[in-house]
Amino acid sequence: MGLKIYLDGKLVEKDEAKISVFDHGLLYGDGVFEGIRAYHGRVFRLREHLQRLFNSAKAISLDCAISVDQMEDIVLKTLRANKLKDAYIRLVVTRGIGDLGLDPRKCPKPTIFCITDKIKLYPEEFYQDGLTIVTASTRKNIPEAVSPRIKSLNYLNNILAKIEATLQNAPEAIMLTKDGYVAECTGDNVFILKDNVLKTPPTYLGALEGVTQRVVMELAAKNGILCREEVFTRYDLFTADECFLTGTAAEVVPVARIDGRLISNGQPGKTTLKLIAEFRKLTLSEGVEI
Ligand code: PXG
Repeated sequence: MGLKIYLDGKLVEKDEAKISVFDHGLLYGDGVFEGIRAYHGRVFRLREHLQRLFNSAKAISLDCAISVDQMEDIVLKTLRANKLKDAYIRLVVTRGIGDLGLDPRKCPKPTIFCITDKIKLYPEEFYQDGLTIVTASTRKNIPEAVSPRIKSLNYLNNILAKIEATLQNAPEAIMLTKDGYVAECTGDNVFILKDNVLKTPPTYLGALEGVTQRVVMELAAKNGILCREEVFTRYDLFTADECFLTGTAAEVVPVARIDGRLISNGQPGKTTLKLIAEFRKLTLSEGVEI
């Protein structure tokens, strides 16, 4: 028996999980999504992810047509159908099927699907040795156009930066705002530690409000680590005492080198290692039971 996918009210086999070429999610990137994780039979921060999904939908005037509780049931039901306890979950809501015009009013019903699969973990050496990353020359879209707080199906801005990273054999790229401030990475948020203060770019600069980013800020507070949302530049990255990235897939991952500059001595710092350990502890002790 193959992987079961939730698609518009039904659980279908992977090969049958197909959507129309007239779906505006495909034609225009008109839709929103979430990437969520389950650990040991529990879905981590599910409510926060669902809230962000519904906020993203609200911001693009997309009515999901179901409640947050019903969306939660879809995620749990799909995980159960696949007997998954540790999983990566991709939940997607598109504008649905319309005609070839942009007008969302031609799309009467959103398309909802949920993919749950085994998680592909990052190699352990990423956590032990830290990542070597680069700054992308592709700037972040300006938040005055499409807010990067919307987790939309249009990821081209990030994909262009990701292409720059992969051309340089880097697993991630730092993305700057049009004014040259550090915003985030292509699929992760960024933190630096300088003089015992943890800093992450403020949301208004134009970055996704990461669920993992918020968890790390909570963990910092609980562990007596001062943490602030503050603007900073590449200079601050290069001269940081520590640097790490956060994301649902990556969790908390140290950065060893950026654009050829070693971060401190290139070894994951004490605070980073503490937060990695605290984060892992948390993922094993909380979450919505499948
Ligand atoms: N910034 C961006 C632009 C993201 O897409 C994050 C930050 C981290 O947010 P969370 O809530 O996960 O802590 C993301 C999320 C992938 C992949 O395959 C990653 C994301 C989205 C889609 C795919 O690595 N990241």
